[in-house]
Amino acid sequence: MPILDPSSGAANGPGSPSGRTFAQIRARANFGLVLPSAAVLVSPTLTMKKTRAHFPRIKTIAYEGPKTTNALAFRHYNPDEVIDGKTMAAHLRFSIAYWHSFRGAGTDPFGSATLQRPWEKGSDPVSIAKHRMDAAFEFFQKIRAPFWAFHDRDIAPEGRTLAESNRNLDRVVDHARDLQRATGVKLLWGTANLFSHPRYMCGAATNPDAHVFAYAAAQVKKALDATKRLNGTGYVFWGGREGYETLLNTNLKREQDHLAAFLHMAVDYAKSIGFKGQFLIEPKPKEPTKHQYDFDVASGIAFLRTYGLEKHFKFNVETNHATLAGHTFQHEIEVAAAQGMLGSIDANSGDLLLGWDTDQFNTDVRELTLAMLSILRAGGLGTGGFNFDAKLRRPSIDLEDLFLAHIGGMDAYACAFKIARRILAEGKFEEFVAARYASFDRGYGRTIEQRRVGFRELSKLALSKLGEPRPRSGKQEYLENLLGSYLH
Ligand code: XUL
Ligand code: CO
Repeated sequence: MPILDPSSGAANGPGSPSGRTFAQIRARANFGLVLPSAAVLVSPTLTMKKTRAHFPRIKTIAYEGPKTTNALAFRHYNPDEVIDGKTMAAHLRFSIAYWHSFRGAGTDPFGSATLQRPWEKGSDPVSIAKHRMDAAFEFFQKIRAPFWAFHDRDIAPEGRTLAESNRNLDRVVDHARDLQRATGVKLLWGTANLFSHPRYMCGAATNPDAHVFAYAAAQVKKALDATKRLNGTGYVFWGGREGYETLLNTNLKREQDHLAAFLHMAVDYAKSIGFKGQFLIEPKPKEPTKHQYDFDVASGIAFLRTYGLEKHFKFNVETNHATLAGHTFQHEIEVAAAQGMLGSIDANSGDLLLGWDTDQFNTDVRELTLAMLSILRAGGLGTGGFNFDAKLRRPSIDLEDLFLAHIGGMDAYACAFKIARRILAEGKFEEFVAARYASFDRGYGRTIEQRRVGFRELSKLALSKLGEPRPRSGKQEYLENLLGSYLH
């Protein structure tokens, strides 16, 4: 039942916090609370007419602190709070994924759309696209996300020809530019959808047909133009169809060479148009393709280095992709950070009982605290951000569910951010780890790190002086308890 629907308030919501009905919570939440003063700017096409607001019953989400019982308020994410000279909004750089939040309709392989959105109307596909975009920008502002991210085909309809698709994109990108100017919301990154259309069923850059390669190149060229026009801070390559279903029909080496050629062309083109945004590879081991070449961060690094691309790319690490590859989220962040290649995060989570990319909003503060520790130790995400590549569950059909989902995700990240900062400020883990490796800071340990000794010298040392090493506890349980002391 919708929190905002008074007629539904009589029954006890099964999920209602602290046993209260949502209507009771709403009544309480609306009593005596100061709503944010910042008025939501609306699209130029809306000409500020309230009646045409797409979420008329939801105000800009306010920070009300951990004690609030208002489900439509932030408990930890206080965008305006200044920490170390920067607002939380600027630290966390949250971004909304257009494809899930404004193109996802609740379909799954067994059923059709469940989400009926009131803004899905207009005289033709481009005007529907613009109308939808007005709703999206109203949402970005009300949820207080400073960024958004898109695929070309999310925002503008595919035409009958490539030229028509390009024209459609131009018209919608113009509209996006106006909305960005009017609202101050910025583009985190753009990308091209090289996986939905049947032409890409056997890959885009790795398709055995050069015709498809050329078509994909044309599409990415246009998507780069659009991203540049919207001042995107980055551009993402996610190769959902870049891989194989069976080696019986595949020349793996040739496909990898082609993928590298494609990425080199993208680098050259970006340079030629003066696009300065960060290029990002988003690894994923499988789904939709059985085996994807950008399996995980480690194989991505090997690929980029093999083909001389490592200077031009960083990684967009996605939580659910990490777990599909058999890794933790923190592991993938740490591997990228170790090479100075951590770029951005697709923030979501998977269901470990299911074997596919469920793209859920992540509310696991422990997992996010570990991730935040690695991100903060690496110096942050720079021009990247936390993009909610996450979708509502199929039965979550109320408009407010879109807000509740993002509030949960943003609060969990904000909470993790604060805990991780406290952990780092106290430095207990750093101290422990530094002590664990201290034997490499001096004596022969130091000469090993400096590569000034070899097997001969070390063998002589072990035989003459060192003798048998004394085992030392890894203290995992102590460290887990220490982590727990920050969490609860
Ligand atoms: C798919 C996925 C994509 C990329 C962008 O699993 O994560 O949405 O983030 O193409
Ligand atoms: Co993603």
